[in-house]
Amino acid sequence: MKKFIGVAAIGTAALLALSGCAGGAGGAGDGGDGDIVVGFSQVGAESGWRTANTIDIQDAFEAAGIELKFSDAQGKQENQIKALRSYIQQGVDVIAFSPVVESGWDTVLQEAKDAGIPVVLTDRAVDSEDDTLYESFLGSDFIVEGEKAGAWVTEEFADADSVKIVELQGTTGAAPANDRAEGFRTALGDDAKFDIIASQTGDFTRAGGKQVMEAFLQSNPDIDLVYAHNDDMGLGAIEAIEAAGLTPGVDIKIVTVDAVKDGMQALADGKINFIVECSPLLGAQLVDIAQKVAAGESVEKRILTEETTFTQEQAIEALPNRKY
Ligand code: GYE
Repeated sequence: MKKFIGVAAIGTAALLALSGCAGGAGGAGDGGDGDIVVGFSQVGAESGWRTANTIDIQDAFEAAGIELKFSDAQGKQENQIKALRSYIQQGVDVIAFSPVVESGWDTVLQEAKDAGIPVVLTDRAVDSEDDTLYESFLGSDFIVEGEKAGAWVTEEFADADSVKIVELQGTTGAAPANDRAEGFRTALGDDAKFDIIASQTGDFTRAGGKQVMEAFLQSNPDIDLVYAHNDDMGLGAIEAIEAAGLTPGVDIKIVTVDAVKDGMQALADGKINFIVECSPLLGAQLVDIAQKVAAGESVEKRILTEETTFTQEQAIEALPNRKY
């Protein structure tokens, strides 16, 4: 972090001395020694994870003294494409974005490439065949997250004869929804006792999770387990389960992904049984990558976030120090 502050100070001094200076290899906003401009397009504000991610990224760029242009796509791909085109037009030095869904990015990514603006994917992947359309992808391995959730289920229900599972999926077409579904199934394997009796999107929101869970409860009287692709949908499911007169975490077990504070509190309270962590704290790494690609340095194509899992006991221990 010290290094970034140093660079930022030089950048500010250069900016004062040469105000109005534009041009340079990195794009119109590049004055040379680090005074770069980064355009970031965020998915939206659908979950606690997303809010923590936005704050962390904004704080990290501010601490580094790098100008961050920020736009919120409100969950719509068309808004993200508009934002990316606007960043291209403004000639920012680096574009970073968290793609709401995986497909449909090739055209706009090609436009950025043609304009000589490096693109960094944060948090979520695109399914483009041509990986020269972006410099790097920073984020979690969502397949591994799904596998961790599934592995816990196989242990937790080791002695059960049959396990009826309902799944609250993330946003349709989003990388974490696709991959968390896939990893979970891989971990359950072909053991016929695990039966995913219903699976539907709750769009990564608390309201969505609650609504879908209400419908699941109405048509399925004997659900054993909820697998929610994020904490928020799990928290919505808790409300639906309680409203149906059942005890979440006991009558129906719940496993989620994220480990945001509200999720961890529900885990500590015994309403959720297990959480697979997905860290939203990508800001410092994104600053580092942006500085490097703006300077024409090469970066790793895939940069993974380090993550763990939490049981109820571990949540009680971790909660006092949980920042988000
Ligand atoms: O798990 C969910 C959010 O893309 C990893 O998006 C992210 C997911 C996260 O809405 O809570």
